[in-house]
Amino acid sequence: MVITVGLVGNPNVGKTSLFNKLVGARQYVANWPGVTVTRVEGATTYKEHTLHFIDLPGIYTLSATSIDERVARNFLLYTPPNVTVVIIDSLSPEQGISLLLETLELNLNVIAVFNAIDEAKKNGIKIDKSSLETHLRVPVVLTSAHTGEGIEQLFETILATFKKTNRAKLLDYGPEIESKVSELENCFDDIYNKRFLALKLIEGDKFARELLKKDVDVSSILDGSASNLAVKIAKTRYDYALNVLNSAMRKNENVLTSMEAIDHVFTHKYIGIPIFFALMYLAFNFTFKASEPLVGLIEAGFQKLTDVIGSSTMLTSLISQGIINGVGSVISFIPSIFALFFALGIMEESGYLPRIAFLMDKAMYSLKLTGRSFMTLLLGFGCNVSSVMAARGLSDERERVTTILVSPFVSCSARIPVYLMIIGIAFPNHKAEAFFVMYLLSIALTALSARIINKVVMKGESIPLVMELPRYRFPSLSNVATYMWNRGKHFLQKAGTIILVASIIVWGLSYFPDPTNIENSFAAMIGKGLQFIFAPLGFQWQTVSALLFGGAAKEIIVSSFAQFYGGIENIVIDPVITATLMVFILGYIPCFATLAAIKSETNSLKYPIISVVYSLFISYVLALCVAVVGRMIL
Ligand SMILES: Nc1nc2c(ncn2[C@@H]2O[C@H](COP(=O)(O)OP(=O)(O)OP(=O)(O)O)[C@@H](O)[C@H]2O)c(=O)[nH]1
Ligand SMILES: [Mg+2]
Repeated sequence: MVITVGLVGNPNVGKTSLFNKLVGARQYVANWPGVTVTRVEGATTYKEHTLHFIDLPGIYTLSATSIDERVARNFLLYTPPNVTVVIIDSLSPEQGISLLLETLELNLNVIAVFNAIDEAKKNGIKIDKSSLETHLRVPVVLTSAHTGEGIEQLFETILATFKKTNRAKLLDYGPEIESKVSELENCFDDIYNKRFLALKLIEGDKFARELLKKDVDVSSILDGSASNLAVKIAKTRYDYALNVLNSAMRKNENVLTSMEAIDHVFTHKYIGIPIFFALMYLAFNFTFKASEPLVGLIEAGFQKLTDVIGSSTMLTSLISQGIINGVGSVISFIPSIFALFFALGIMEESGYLPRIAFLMDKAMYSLKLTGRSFMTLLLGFGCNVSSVMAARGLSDERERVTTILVSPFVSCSARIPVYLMIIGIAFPNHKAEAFFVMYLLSIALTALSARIINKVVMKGESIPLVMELPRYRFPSLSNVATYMWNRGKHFLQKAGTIILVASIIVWGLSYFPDPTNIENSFAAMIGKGLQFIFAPLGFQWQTVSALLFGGAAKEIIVSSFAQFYGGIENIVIDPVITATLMVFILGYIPCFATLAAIKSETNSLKYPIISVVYSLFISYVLALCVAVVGRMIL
């Protein structure tokens, strides 16, 4: 027997954490609202039943506006699961209960889960489960996705609820609203949940209006009083939630955490941003210090292997140069990438990073973006495809497209090995500093691009930020490890696929037609043929060819360099050209995967084309500035 179970709830209440616990998945979890933007499915067996869980984006109400919210609403409306688990935050349950009351209007088989019960206990909050069940008239389970408390019971309750057929009694909104609801119910086809849609219509929802029968006019029923009634509906739900909580929950009002004092400093108007920069710098320092020994070891290992195999024949050259040197050059940076994501994972899980979104909101506002965009863009540090996808969470279409278009300027992790390689060559004693500067430049270029795009492509007004700040949480090691793994594994997958294939192609292009001299190779011919375009930047053919091949995926730049010079340690480039190259790489064309994501998310070819043309243009101009100024100084 297959039972479908939908996990719904407000943002950041732990839906994905519970999903991971229930089905043993490793979906991305983070301490800020809006992490999940698509539905994610997973199955498990419990007592001979197959339980098919669906994790959904967070919603505050079923009146969805942004794309991700619509995913959750449409799922419940059009493909209702056998059991709907509404997950509520035990520390601030008001809004969660309001949502629960709405889902009950959809006639769903509902279970109320009060999650993060571990934190509630620590804060002295007492929850009376049976009192909640009496008031809410649905089964209640208290869980902790961190400790695993209540998970077994949730499984049991799902089985028990699935078998039940009687639905909970719905809220009564008073005679005025109820009479309008009965009138409006006739305006919808029988296939829909009419009461739910009638209420939504009064609440002013566009989608309910779209589902009206053809040619019905509801304006006489929804006269001028509709907005008053909408407030009344929300208030009825909220008051009911408060009443329930008054009788079923005891809060310890005196708990004042020391985190509040620290938070005051972290989010301070003037010192907040310098503290953020200092922490980022520390994170980069940690990245290098923690990973250096392992990076050295891996490099030495690969070096030994290439020496042993040699490259006297075509086959040995393919293995030692094409595969080991080409792919190995990228793999050797993996410890640094993992270390960086470990540090960023702690910042994100603790709830610190979303606060930076707030600090940045003012600056973002002048770019006609919001702090929510900042959080979306932050995902781009892992992979630009993630931030392009996560832009679904932005309800304003103009802001969404702008965020998609500027996403490629966020320095994704594929660029990390490239920077590490170049920094290692040019600034071996100031790695963390150089890395820090690259990240600052990346942020500046993203901001500049947002400004330009808003002026030229997407005109419009900005909308204010509405984002709930998550509470500070002590990052669990397993969550940080999952975070690190989820972001870093991308590399391992790419190393075995696209980078391997590209390295072999690059090897072929550098081996033929004259294996004795790379200067006569096809790679050299291509590079030299295009060199005139990059002459003002001072790039040699090796750089030109590497940039060309790296268009598919940035790591290929490293692999190409390693092959053209017979190992990264043999590369010599002058400092001005190094700096020029780094700035050029910062912005030049999004990789294929990102372009494909831009196309699918905007549903048009126009935006990927704009993205390619604009990024080539801006990075060329900026690199040229660096080249000119650099030559003047040195
Ligand atoms: N202490 C504690 N923390 C939890 C628990 N459940 C989730 N968290 C933390 O809460 C944060 C949000 O968890 P997610 O699972 O991403 O929440 P979500 O509801 O899926 O969030 P969105 O996808 O943004 O709507 C993370 O930092 C989790 O580690 C819990 O039971 N106890
Ligand atoms: Mg989630």
